[in-house]
Amino acid sequence: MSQETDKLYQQMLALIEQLNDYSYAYHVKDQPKVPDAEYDRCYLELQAIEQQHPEWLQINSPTQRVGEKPDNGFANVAHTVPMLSLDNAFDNPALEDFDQRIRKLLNTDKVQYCCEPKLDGAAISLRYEDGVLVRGVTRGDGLSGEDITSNIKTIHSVPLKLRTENPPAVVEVRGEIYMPKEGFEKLNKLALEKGEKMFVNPRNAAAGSLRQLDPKITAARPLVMCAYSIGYAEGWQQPASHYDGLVQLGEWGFRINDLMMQVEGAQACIDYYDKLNEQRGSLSYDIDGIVYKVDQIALQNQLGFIARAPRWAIARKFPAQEEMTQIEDVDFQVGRTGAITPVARLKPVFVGGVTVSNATLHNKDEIARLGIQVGDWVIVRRAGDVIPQIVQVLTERRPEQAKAVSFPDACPVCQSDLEQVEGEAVIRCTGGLVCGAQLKESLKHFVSRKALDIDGLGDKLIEQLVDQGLVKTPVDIFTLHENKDSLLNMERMGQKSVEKLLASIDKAKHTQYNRFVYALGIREVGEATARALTKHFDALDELLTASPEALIEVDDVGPVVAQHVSHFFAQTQNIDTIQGLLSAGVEWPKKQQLPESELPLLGKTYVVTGSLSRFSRDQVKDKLQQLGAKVSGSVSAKTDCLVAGEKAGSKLAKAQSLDIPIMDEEAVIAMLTELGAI
Ligand code: I6G
Repeated sequence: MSQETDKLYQQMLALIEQLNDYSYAYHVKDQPKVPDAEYDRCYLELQAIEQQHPEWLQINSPTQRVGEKPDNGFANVAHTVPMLSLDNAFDNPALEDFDQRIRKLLNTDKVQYCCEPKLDGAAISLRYEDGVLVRGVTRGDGLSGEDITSNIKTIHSVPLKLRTENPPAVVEVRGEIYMPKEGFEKLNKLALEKGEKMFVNPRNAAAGSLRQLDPKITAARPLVMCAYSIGYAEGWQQPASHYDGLVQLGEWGFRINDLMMQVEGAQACIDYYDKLNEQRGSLSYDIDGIVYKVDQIALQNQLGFIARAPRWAIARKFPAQEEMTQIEDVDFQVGRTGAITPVARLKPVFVGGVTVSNATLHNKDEIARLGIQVGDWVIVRRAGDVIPQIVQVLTERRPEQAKAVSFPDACPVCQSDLEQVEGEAVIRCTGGLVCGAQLKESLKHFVSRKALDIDGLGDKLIEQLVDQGLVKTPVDIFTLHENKDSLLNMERMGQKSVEKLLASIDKAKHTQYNRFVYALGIREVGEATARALTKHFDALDELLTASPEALIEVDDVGPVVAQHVSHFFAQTQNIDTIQGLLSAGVEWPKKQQLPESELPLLGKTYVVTGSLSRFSRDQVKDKLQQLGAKVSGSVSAKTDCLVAGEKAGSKLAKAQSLDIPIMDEEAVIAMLTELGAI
């Protein structure tokens, strides 16, 4: 090899090492080292050298992740050591029994366990010989599975070569391939747009992606591999504990779960379960339970196996997030903005920890996509706090008397015509506030906590007030004291509750500008947009007369929102309502007069999350905004600070992962006091 050729060869090796290092930082450590563009540049450079010298191709080159289709589908391969199943514990007593059994067999008082979240994906076994990945096999029936090596190689968190100079002669690593929730949502959104079949859940999406005959398809799917044990090894001394084995896997370049933990005794196992059950909804991936393993390998060996499960491990399942039930009926609800939403009435079913009897069907297209009929058996999914969804119709179980669902031709409440804006899935009632349903929903929004916050004016009372014709617009709320007798005749309204209600209506007159604008219920104007609008337009008159062009100047307001706002204020009945409210005494303090350039938090973006005790989240947001800060609803790289109260969930986790400064309640109160906002 000439000196020059050798230099090129060394350059290629360096590029491979560099790219694998970038990839490890990105896909395993979640700490990208360079922007994507730099990775792409190195990748292209490597590809060019490899094209020039195909004879130099290295097995661990990142260009070798996507190969050719296997010639004859997936071959069946026997596992060196069977991939066992796990026994399940469905409640705390079953977990305590497990611990008691173990203690008795080992004749000891306390046992150390390794606890890990059980990822909801597809189990696989990876065989490395002299540190090089030679085969990836699905779990199959536990004794043999399918050889899906070409697909496994496309997953960037699977090391093609172990990150060690001294690999075992042979090692088989077991783990789970899963699809993070965000990737799953994106994949399904794309499928919906293209009119392709959607996946029911991230587990099915992961398993389906692995079984693609074309590795290019697998490569395009957002799959991740997390290692959970060493199934078999030759020429290597296994660490003394399962936990240390996982740490070793981490050092070899595998992703391991950062929530794994060593604990002692059954109670600590239960505490771990409770903590993870609470965190479950805010994790970026689905988990379906916790796996507990006796941590010491010597003790595992002593305990051995029963049938096809290890005696030293157990899985404690979380409440199922998917269940089967039957559709009893489909109703059509009319929302605040007239959107007609089909809602499936279900035979009540316990899923995701609660009893579910309704599920939204979103819109007409969704009914068609699912092909749903009344009487159908369906799979309902309730994950975290997300509203229950119907993810699949079990057509093979369709009863003979099942009935097609027909979307109404007119508004089911006021019989007004329906309209569908081109390109939108939503169908709306054109009745506006003439429609009783829209009026009721608008009023519920108007009095809600983040709007005028009228205590004691609940949904049921609003429905009665509208049905009896006592309230036709929000202005009528402020003349209710003239109808005290009618109020006293309402269900569950005594002298005391009427007095209380009238007092809170009076109190609500003294509000804030941003709350007032939010309360109007303009389409697409949520809390944050109302804040942005009122920050931009000092006086209500300016906002009422702003052109769409002027509205687009406001932070976070795009052409669609600008159009909605300007359309709303162009309607005379809306202006009449606003004037009526002002005449009824609704008011707010004038904006503080500090020149904008002197506002101490100008240019800073805050996010407020979790529960606070001394002030409400809204009050803290208002005060931050008074000081010039922008308050956003979600954490991103642009966030300057997260205010996190108790039980802060995914926003806190995201802020931590992005290294964003975090303030607790005490710290934010101290800052607001110092800056004169309290
Ligand atoms: O299916 C599994 C998921 C996770 C497992 C497992 C696991 O550990 C975290 N561990 C074993 C030993 C087995 N299945 C058999």
